[in-house]
Amino acid sequence: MIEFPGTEQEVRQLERFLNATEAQPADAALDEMRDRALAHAERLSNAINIGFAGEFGAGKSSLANMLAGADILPTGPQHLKLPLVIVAYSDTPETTVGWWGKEPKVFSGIALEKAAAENPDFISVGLNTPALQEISLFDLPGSGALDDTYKPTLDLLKFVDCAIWCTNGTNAWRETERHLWAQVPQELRANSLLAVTHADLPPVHDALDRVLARLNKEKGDFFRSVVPIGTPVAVRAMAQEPEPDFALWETCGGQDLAEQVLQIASDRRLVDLKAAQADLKRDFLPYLEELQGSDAEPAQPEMASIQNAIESTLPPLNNPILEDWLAAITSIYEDLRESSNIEPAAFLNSCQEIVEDFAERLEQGGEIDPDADWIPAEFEKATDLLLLLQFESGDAPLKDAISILAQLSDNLAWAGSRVDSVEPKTGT
Ligand SMILES: Nc1nc2c(ncn2[C@@H]2O[C@H](COP(=O)(O)OP(=O)(O)O)[C@@H](O)[C@H]2O)c(=O)[nH]1
Ligand SMILES: [Mg+2]
Repeated sequence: MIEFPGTEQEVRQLERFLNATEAQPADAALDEMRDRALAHAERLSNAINIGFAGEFGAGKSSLANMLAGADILPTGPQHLKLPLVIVAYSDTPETTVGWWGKEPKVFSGIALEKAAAENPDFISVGLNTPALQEISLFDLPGSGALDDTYKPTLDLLKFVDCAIWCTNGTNAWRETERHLWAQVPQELRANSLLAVTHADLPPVHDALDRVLARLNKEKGDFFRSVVPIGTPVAVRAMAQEPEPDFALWETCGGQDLAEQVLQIASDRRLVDLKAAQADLKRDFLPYLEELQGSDAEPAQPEMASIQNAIESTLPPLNNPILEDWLAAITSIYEDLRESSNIEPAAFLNSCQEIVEDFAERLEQGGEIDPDADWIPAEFEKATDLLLLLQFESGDAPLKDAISILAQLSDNLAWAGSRVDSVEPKTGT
């Protein structure tokens, strides 16, 4: 299973930077940082775009359908002339008809024919397939053998992060295809696969080893790899009842292709993530820290007082349960600082959950001075109090919660430390 790197934390940090700097006086350096942060946030919040390109009838739409797990795109010889069709995630099925530089129109449900009748520049079909939250599929119009059909393909390839060039295995990787692909930027080529379709057809199947050997030799830096696929067989394998025919899915190339597509998308995501992390670390977070150091406290006194309260409860870290406790409170404090408007009930609820966890941990015994056997009961009592505070309004419950946490910290600092670090007194 290919894991997609999570981006939530970075997106949250970027948004925090963008929100905090929104009202800052205009300044070229800050504007440039904000543009960069916005671009990172957009990239990390959107799916990775995978383009399916190739000559007419190469099997682009069939392959995109296979990966979408749905028969969305028409295949085979057609009367319906389609522009670029994007298959993307949406909570409820819908079809968007789009034009460059004109407001789009949205139809509910899947309505490709109705959409095509509007003569749009592109159509986007939204499905609620979970995998589409990570990748969007771009089914490009086919290119032909003539140079003037290359331009639309090359233009549309600018919108994708990775591409699957589909070549028909019966006559794979023709001169015309090479000629077009040679004009694609190297960055995209490095994130692209050459899919050799129709690999299930006997003549292709029989010559496959030889064809693959040739293509692997020729591929150079044009593709990351060459993958054979018999798409209808793969679709059939996955549609098998009562469960998919995984052996067939593997032998027809479906599994390898699906994994390689996810891998290039996931690698691509990782590159974006690393770039955002580097900018956050070098520019955005230090800027934010400076900004908050200078004016966040007067603007948000309640947060400052919470910070002081927590900081004043930070005795030397010399016992494990206290260390864990402080880390837990610091984390809710960080959450509090990151969200721009404090939701008192949510904050109190987090406090209550943490106190409850520690009450259970203390119940198990062994971590604090056995003489301090009243402390677990203090935690139990605090759990109940924190629950009650969630029903009160205003700032007072927050302050009460802070003093409860401070009190519990003191208890742990005292009772937990004695176990580890206080020498037994052997005399006076
Ligand atoms: N046997 C076989 N037929 C395929 C394969 N891929 C596509 N086809 C068929 O080839 C025709 C063209 O495929 P389509 O996906 O419409 O190609 P596109 O024009 O590139 O989108 C359709 O009739 C498909 O069913 C394949 O891997 N094996
Ligand atoms: Mg097609």
